[in-house]
Amino acid sequence: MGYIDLRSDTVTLPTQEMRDAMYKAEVGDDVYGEDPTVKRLEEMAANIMGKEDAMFVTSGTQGNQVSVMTHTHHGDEIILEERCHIITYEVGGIGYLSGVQVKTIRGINGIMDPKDILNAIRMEDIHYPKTSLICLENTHNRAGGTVTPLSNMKEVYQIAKEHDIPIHLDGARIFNAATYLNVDVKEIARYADSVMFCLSKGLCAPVGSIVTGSKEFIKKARKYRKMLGGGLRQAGILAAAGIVALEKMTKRLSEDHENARLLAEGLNSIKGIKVDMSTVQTNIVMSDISATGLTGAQLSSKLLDYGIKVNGAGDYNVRFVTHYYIKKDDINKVLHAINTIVKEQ
Ligand code: TLP
Repeated sequence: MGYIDLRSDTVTLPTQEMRDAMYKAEVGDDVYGEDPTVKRLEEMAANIMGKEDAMFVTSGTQGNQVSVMTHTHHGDEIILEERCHIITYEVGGIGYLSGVQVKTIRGINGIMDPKDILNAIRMEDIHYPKTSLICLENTHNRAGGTVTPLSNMKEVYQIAKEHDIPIHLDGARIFNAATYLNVDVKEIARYADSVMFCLSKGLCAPVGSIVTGSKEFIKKARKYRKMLGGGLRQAGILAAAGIVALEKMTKRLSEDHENARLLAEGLNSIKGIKVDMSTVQTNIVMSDISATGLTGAQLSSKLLDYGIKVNGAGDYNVRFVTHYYIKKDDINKVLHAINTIVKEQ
């Protein structure tokens, strides 16, 4: 059965063009630096982000973890937004792998106030750890795919530079942010020293993410990637799909954003469901269904009978994510199904 799958944009399958490119990919041993397709993807990714160098990694999580390891030393402190992916969904990796402690800041819609960041930076004192990194997330997943404006990123970047602290951007969905802001992705990437972005979410590649940064940063990061088992051999098979993702899939994301908006507006017209429209900016819709009398788990299990998959995001919240394989017609079907379920309640 073909489900309407709104659990995540990670569920997207590779397109036929990706499968063809994978089949034909020229490959070599990438640990020896001999895979021409990986090299091509890395060069392309560095250019697109306006950085000196880039590295293919197995996942967004590996990309974030390797980046934090590269920027920090054990015992340092790093500043992050309270609900960011690195803290919420990466298995405590930064504590385990990088041995850093965290200073979290509560953002509004995932956006930290630069003044709070400034206050969180440790001054030199025998008692204090060193603040060695600031992490940003744009778009912000848990806040509902919200976009951090360039003015905020610029201000944070200036504060960071004044204190000689690097910035890592979790840009898993940076192309969604660029689409919303209507800017070239470089305009976002310029306010970060390292940027991780995913090929395997809205861009439909089956596997892989990219870390970009200076030559020196990527050289060091390659060793940590190897340490974590991310030194792949004939990875060109995967990189070939990544190249198609960058060439073909980054410019169509406004369709997903429009569908998310349609869905959010429709949900708001169902009694008992609330979506804060100010957060519906890209391809994620966070809904509060508490007034329907259903929990997120109950709604998602009932939706399965209609061939629809969604993810609970807390007891009474449900997350919907639009992507390449969700069409306008699917949105109508989803709204109809939810309406029926809620009425029967
Ligand atoms: N997010 C996934 C889950 O892990 C929650 C999803 O379905 O949204 N940064 C951000 C902002 C992300 O949203 C994700 C994945 C990652 C990093 C990690 O990427 P992967 O899944 O490739 O490790």
